[in-house]
Amino acid sequence: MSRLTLIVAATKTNGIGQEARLPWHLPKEMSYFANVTSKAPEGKKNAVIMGRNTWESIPKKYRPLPKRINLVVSRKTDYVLQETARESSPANLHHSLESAAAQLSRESDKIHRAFVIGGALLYSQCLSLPSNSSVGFVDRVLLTRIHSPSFDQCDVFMPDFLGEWIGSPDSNGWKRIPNEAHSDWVGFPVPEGEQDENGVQYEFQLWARDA
Ligand code: FOL
Repeated sequence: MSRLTLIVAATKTNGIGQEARLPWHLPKEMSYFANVTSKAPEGKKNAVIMGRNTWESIPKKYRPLPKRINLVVSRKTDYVLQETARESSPANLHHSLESAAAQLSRESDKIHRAFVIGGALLYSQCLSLPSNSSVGFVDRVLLTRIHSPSFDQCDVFMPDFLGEWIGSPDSNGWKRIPNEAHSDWVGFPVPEGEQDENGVQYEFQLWARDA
């Protein structure tokens, strides 16, 4: 069973995408994503697991995401991953989350961490895995909360994992990790508090839950 970390940038209403792309252009936020998902000890790599739509949304020049083991999940049995120019190792196509998880297990000695990078369907499938699932368990969410109200046009949403709307006092078992421990986990100092990039306000957060 793999421990999975979900990484996402989402508005207060959990909007994550618009017309098959990210609704915002935030280079520093994107570089946080690239740094967190790439950083691994010598001799190991992180895995990034994504759905087909997310794969297709990544600019061709950046895919497969370099220095990471890319796993793409698609139910389409006839889907083929488009060849890319870069010399890095090709992405791995799986037809189920179970199959992707099996690759993680097989290669666990060379994989440092596994990140679920979207989109909405994969996020919700992974978040609903029970802690005793043989597929995996999401025990961390790296959430970049976009505070700016100006992204009301989102047409794709992640599940409300914190359950704030129900008003559950324990945030569904999720606990906010303080900035210092957040920085320790990612391995570099994470800017604390409200960030401002091109007039967009956001905050880097880490949430964790026990298995
Ligand atoms: N999580 C966070 N925090 N921010 C995101 O933008 C984000 N995006 C996705 C998943 N989790 C996220 C999915 N979408 C690239 C593009 C889209 C994408 C994920 C990654 C991408 O091109 N990444 C390059 C960085 C390129 C650059 O520096 O501009 C990479 O190497 O990671």
